[in-house]
Amino acid sequence: MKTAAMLSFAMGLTLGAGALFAQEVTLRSADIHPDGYPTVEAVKYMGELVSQRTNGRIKIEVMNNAALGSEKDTIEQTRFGVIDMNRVNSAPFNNLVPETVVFGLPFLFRDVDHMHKVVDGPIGDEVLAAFEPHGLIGLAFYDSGARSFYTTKKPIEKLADLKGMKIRVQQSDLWIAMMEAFGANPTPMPFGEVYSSLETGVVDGAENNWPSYESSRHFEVAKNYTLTDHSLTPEILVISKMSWDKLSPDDQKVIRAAAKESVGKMRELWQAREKASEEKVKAAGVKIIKVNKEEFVTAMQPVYERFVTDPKMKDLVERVRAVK
Ligand code: BDP
Repeated sequence: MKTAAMLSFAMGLTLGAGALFAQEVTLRSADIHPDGYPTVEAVKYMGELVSQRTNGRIKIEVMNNAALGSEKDTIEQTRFGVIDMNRVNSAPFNNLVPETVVFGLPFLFRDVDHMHKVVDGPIGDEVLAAFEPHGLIGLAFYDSGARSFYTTKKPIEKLADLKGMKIRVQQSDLWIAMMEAFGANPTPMPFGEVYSSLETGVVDGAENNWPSYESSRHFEVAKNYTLTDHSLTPEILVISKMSWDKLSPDDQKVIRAAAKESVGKMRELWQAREKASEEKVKAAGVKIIKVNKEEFVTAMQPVYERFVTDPKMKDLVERVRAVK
């Protein structure tokens, strides 16, 4: 009797655990960008793959347009399991996960192809793995093109033009240091505040890639775009470790694979959007300025001296450079 009772108790536990794993889950994923933006569409695509592969048991709902808050706030909420997933630029992760600094370093990547090879390879996996002690699981890197400056009044035609200009930056010590090294006066603030800050003169300019410059409509108030291409820092998709730990190992595999597969989709969407955005802002009369990049590159020496100091970071930078 005793044994039978124990057996049925044990069976109940197993069935209970099975039922728990088979539960329907909707993972809420944050993004500050609107519908149609490549990052938003890539996570939706990942959600379709996950839903197909789990017979509709696991769904991903993208909460876009900063519905859940600014990137810095949503990162905290994701760490504490209030938000399940998050697609954020690497910059707001810099202070929390120091390994992410390497991908933001100015002029480190030779070109997009080099960046792809690095993030797709072992260095990319190493940086994704560095999230775990901070309550997050790194899933994938998405393209973010090259970032360049844009200004409201005075166009930047040479390095000296940046002297004393108030430039909005993402909330990251690396990015603040970068702006200081360019000679500018860095003003960190969330993306959602940039339009009005440009409009009212709180800042003289900002910097971003073509699609963000266009979709945020910053080009309406800052009409000088200077092609410095100073950073190719990628976007990062993460899931909360608290949400992750509730998934079965099989479901975790499905999530990881779908995230990786969404990268190819994202790259296709990104290339098309970069061109479309560039054309749109040009048609709106934006002045595009080319510069001699050399002096901008040289000015970044103090950033490397400050951020690439410990042996681990030095090694990481060397390995990135060695990727052919
Ligand atoms: C865009 C990124 C977005 C950042 C934004 C910014 O896609 O994640 O929030 O830049 O500058 O390119 O804050």
